[in-house]
Amino acid sequence: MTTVDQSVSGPARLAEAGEGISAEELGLAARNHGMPLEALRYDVTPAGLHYLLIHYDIPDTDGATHVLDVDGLVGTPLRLDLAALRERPRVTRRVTLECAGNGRALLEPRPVSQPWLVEAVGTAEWTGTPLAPLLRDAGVGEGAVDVVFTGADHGIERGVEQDYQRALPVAEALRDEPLLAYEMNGAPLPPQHGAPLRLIVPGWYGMAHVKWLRRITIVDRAFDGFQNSVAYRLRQRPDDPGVPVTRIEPRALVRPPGFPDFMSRVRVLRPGPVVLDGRAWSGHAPVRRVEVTTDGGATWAEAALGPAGDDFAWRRWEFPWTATPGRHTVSARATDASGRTQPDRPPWNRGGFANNLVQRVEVAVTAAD
Ligand SMILES: Nc1nc2c(c(=O)[nH]1)N[C@H]1C(S)=C(S)[C@@H](COP(=O)(O)O)O[C@H]1N2
Ligand SMILES: [Mo]
Repeated sequence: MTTVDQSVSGPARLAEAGEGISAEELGLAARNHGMPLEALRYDVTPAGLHYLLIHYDIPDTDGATHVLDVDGLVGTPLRLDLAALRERPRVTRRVTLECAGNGRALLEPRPVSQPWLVEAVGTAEWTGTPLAPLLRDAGVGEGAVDVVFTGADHGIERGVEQDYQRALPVAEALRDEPLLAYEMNGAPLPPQHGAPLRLIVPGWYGMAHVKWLRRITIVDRAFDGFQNSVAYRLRQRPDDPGVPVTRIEPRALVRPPGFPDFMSRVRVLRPGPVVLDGRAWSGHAPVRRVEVTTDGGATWAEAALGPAGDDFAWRRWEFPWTATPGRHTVSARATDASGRTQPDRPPWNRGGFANNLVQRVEVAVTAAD
């Protein structure tokens, strides 16, 4: 790692009690948009509505000249252009991506970074070639520990100049699911989603899915790059080495019912029967149960689940409700087949990662006419 200015490296900051979102955070939020929650209606999120997270700039890449290098601890280093990647076996997987920082801005104290509420999620159909056979063709050397994925983007983070790089443990990289994707929802990858090539690691939080992928390097020790050893770790104190952020914790979201108030986003609803719905997902195991509350968590009831689809894509749920005049707080909570669920109090860590706090949707039901 190159350290540009030691004085600015170090732990991310926590906001003071009552400190508002800064202009810098607003700048990040304006670049990295979330998925409008009404888009929870789609099984597959249209590309323009999928959330975005780009640490630096969208790099200048060119699909006609782009190459992927596979090197490090391999029997035969490989260099493949897009035409060569397209000749390899082709798969399409429906995968829900969620940023590890989703929900961060709702935490107390609030970690200062991209200020997500709950909308840093989307589900796309990614087409490309499976990663594991490519690694096997290169020949994974004995003693391989991590597989490092390098993007074409470059920047500085907390004083450290770097290419965006993330490593996966070799056993995860050799699973069946990860793929090198060159299409999203049946069209070439858009620039903001990693054109012309990105990694997709079904079940893992967003940071693992390296965009603008240009190099894969197998190494014989735990990779110590910034995004693995400094950034994406769950820690309580700045000096805590922490544990790595990995798979997506279960979460359910409610598709906001009725219509919104422009500023407050409070939902306005007419009284009477209404079917609430939304989506639920987990990167550990398929979703088995969704519960809904319409009284701010005092009582919970079982929602009906839609058809089970791909293991790493969200699942629809619905819940019939009779809206009565007055204010209500509506929430949903997911439980997966591993027994993981959404806790009453969100797990807090200094980065605000993997906090699957329960969304609260404020609903104002009008008086009966
Ligand atoms: N090269 C590169 N890959 C990257 C990032 C990045 O900044 N550079 N951001 C990561 C993060 S933090 C997330 S959440 C996902 C977001 O993917 P999306 O923008 O396609 O939704 O991309 C990941 N891959
Ligand atoms: Mo992210």
